[in-house]
Amino acid sequence: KDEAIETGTGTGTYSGSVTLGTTKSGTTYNLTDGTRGSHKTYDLNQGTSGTGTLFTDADDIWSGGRQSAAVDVHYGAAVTWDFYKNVVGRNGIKNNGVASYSRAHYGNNYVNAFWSDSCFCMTYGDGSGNTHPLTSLDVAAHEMSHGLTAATAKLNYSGESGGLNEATSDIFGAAVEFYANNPSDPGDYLIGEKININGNGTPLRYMDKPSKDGGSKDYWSSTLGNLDVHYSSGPANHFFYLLSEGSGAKTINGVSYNSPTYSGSAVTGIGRDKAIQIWYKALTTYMTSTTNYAKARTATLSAAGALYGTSSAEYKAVGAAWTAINVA
Ligand code: ASN
Ligand code: ZN
Ligand code: CA
Repeated sequence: KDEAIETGTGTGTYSGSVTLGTTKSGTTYNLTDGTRGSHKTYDLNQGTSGTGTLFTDADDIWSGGRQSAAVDVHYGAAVTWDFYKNVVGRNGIKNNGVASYSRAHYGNNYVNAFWSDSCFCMTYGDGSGNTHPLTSLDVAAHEMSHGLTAATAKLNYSGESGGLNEATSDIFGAAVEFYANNPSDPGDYLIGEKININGNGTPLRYMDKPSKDGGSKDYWSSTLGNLDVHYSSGPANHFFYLLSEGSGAKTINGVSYNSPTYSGSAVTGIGRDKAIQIWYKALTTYMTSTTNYAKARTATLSAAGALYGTSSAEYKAVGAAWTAINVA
């Protein structure tokens, strides 16, 4: 039956006051984004399978109770969709205009969020104890970008390629947070700073100096591929930070960074916008399922050469940033 495209308003746990893509059928508003591939957000209501029920509302003003998490993840999917479209010219995860969907309130005290290739969907837990719901924008963009990687390079989720898969999701997680420019959740090079996953207010990951999380490596070494993919991502996250911002001390949106290099020699950044274009082109054009760190260097150099020329400052900066994480 006919559904009218609407624009609702909502208040998220982390996103604050935002607009939401909705539809109206009869007198009921649905959390179905009519302008972004009809992306739907469902309430699993602590279940762990299926889709539960589509979130609905009587007045298209979404807040409080079970809706706070729904606002965050519906907004997160929308901003990530807009980032793909407006920044890298991609029409949805598969570049075919078709949306994924989101499922909130997965399980009981579930302290994670995940992308699934089998449902082509994203799922979010409520957290437990001191850990808040896992619904922040960087988390949502991270999970949706696992779909992007699955649709493009298909980086195998183990060894060095697994680290590059994870780093790709962190890179776009951070990039989307900067793109959103939401005063309730300003852009940063931290992942999961809102969800208090460690119980002491620290973020899950740090891109300027990944070892600050206690498990990730700052630099490539021959044993990197033995680590969990959420730790072997570290050097690639560090590469992206250095390529964007350069080494040394810097404060952005009130967050202070101090990014080291393998040799101790300083590197200069080319800005986040160009670094995003280079990573996206490398991922979607040059990387494959078996790309390792050495091949990622080649892939990003190919991307920088295609975008800016092989004599460009951007091309040289890509090489210098890889050398700075010991991929020479
Ligand atoms: N949140 C985690 C991730 O996106 C889930 C997992 O370990 N697969 O990587
Ligand atoms: Zn991930
Ligand atoms: Ca963040």
